[in-house]
Amino acid sequence: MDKTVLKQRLKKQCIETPSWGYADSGTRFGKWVQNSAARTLNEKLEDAGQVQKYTGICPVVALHIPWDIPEDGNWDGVKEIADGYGVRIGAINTNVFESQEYKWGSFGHTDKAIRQKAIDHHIECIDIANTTGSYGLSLWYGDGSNYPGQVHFRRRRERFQECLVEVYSKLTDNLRMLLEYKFFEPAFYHTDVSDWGQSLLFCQAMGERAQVLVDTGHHPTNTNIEHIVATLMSVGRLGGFHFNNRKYADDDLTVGSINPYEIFLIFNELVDGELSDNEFIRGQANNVAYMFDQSHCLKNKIEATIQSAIFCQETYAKALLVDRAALYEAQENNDVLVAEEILKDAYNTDVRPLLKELREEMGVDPDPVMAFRRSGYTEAKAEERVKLHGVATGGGYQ
Ligand code: PSV
Ligand code: MN
Repeated sequence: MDKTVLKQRLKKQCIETPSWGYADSGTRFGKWVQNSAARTLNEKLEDAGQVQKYTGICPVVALHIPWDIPEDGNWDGVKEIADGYGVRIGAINTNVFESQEYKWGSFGHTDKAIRQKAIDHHIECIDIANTTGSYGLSLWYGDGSNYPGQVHFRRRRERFQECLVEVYSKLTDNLRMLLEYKFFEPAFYHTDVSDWGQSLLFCQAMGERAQVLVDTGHHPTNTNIEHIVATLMSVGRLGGFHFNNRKYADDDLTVGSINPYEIFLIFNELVDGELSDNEFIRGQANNVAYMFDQSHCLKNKIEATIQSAIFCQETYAKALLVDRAALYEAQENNDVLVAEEILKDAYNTDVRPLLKELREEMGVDPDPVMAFRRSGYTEAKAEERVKLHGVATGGGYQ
């Protein structure tokens, strides 16, 4: 690919960062605290502004409701506050998995009143999306069961679909809905939206603006995620991505830390879609909502987020470097070895000099993580936030 075109594409790359990635988090065994961690929505947006400042490719922040409800409960000024930090609001993530009434589920619950409560929460999130200038809702459900016989699968599915369709009918035309799947946790026998097929069926029942969201950590070990990506793109339903990496389960480790080649193969499919000569495929591939969904419980949160962005930038660059014409030819000729070597050639390219050049053109530091570390932001915020809120406290999973 021509260097100018390559740089143009890299400059347009955009990955949303999660507000919850700036707050203290941990495991179900305990929470690890960092004095500099964001406690309020304002502070999360401020920290997100730092990631954007040092990377230039993360201008959007995903919110999670109710974790991110403003201290005064007023959403009116949030768009402007975000703007002041150089970011804008991205997906509004609903949360019907934490509160006590959802012990037996939300949309899958047997009690109509609980299902209605969950629907109302989604409608509130649609309002928040519209007030904050977001592009839509990101949905994930903890619904499921732990034991065989505990629930009636088909009845539960009917209830689930009915609720989703009801929410979709309230969606304003400017918004879309991204439906995330996960095959386990917190439920361990079945989950109501367990895989891309379940999610796709629900999306099809809702309508065109409902699309599947793929979280890399939500698959059984060794699932071929790049194949899922290509399949969803073919049917026009690839909506969003939650990047992270895992070794065992939904570990939420930094993207690329465990299996960078897997992420490259995923990017390869995404880029194949972006460059496709099929307008339908190209249109949606260029409109996928990319996000991180990681738990930075040991690393400094802003550093970890910048590190993730840089990894995705490098991987995207490598995927753009794949010699596609040669790859298609090798595929057509069933030349397995050459096809694989073409991918490896791109993967093994050292794109770091190119990205340094790119960053200079974009007006960001060529060494983003270390530049941020040197800035003293972490130390300054630790002092300021401890004074304001006191030392953060550990304890259970947030
Ligand atoms: C569930 O594991 C998940 O991936 C969903 O996206 C939630 O919204 C998020 O994690 C909560 O951290
Ligand atoms: Mn996720």
